[in-house]
Amino acid sequence: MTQPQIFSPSTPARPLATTAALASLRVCYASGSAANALDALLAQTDVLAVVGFGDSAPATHGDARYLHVALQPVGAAAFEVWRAQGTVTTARAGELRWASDGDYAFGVIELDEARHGDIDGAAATAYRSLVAWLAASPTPHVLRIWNYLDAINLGNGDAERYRRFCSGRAAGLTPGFVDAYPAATAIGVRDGRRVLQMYWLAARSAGTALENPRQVSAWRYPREYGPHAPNFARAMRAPTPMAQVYISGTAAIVGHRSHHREDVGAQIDETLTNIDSLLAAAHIEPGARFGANCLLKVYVRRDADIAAARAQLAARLPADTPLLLLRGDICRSELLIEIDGIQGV
Ligand code: 3EB
Repeated sequence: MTQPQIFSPSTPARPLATTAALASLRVCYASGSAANALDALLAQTDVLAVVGFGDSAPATHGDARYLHVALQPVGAAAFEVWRAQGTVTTARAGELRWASDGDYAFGVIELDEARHGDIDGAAATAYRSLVAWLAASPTPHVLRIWNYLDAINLGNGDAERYRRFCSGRAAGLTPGFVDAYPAATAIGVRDGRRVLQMYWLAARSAGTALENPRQVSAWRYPREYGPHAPNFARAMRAPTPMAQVYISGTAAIVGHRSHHREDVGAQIDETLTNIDSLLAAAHIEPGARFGANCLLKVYVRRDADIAAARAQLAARLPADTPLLLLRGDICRSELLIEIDGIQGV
């Protein structure tokens, strides 16, 4: 019963799940473009994951803990670094790879859409693989997922690639998840590669999914947004003694409608009000919200909006809030910005 689990798609589910509290994952942004900056990070044995953004970050590395994402940062090259407590080991199985210290796992799957039919097929395969991996893993609880895909807004109506991604995700998650979803982000890259990238944070203990009183739960969006509603929670509180909250991609959506078309400043304002409301729902005191312990990623659709976005962020946030601005496309074409992050690092 207590043998370590080794992943294979045919391993029956027997996770060593627990309700024990875990130490908080430590997460930070680091700059530095050269390969030797990455090597220096990966030489640190407590590093669970490094995500490198944009053209000046290395495109690949032999270490399974590294993932390159094609979103271009505004300004200096950027890495996001996750640090764990125990000894980190890595493994690969097919198109899936992961690193874990026993409490947390960083997992990645990258799928060539053409080999899986299309974006729907790739998403279904990715999520089916994730469900199978979780079932066989000592870290069976997925807290947080990031999804990056090319040309997210291409296609009209229900043929839009984001909506088709949602359909594939819904197919792949069934029946593993029913109205109990992880926090998530889904953002468009513009690299023309048509490779679905998905990475996740899983844990030995379950977190607590949170919804936002200002927003309709995404999985209950009405039909007008697509045939399959997006399967994610607005946030996930980690199973840690200190409040640590993984904030899903959040935009200027109130109820289920997009607000403030063509006004990036007002969209940022509404988005930060949404995040504030979410942190209130997580019982984070007003004085503890945002600031130095809250890492935010701000995805900006149009370069012309960057200056206005920066100004509005500066007006609304404590000056010491770590921000990473990335150029990317948001899943509804009228949305100009989206923000995700982690409160309590
Ligand atoms: C929204 O609130 C904006 O499909 O996984 C945000 C976070 C959004 C995650 C996803 C989509 C996703 O609906 C879009």
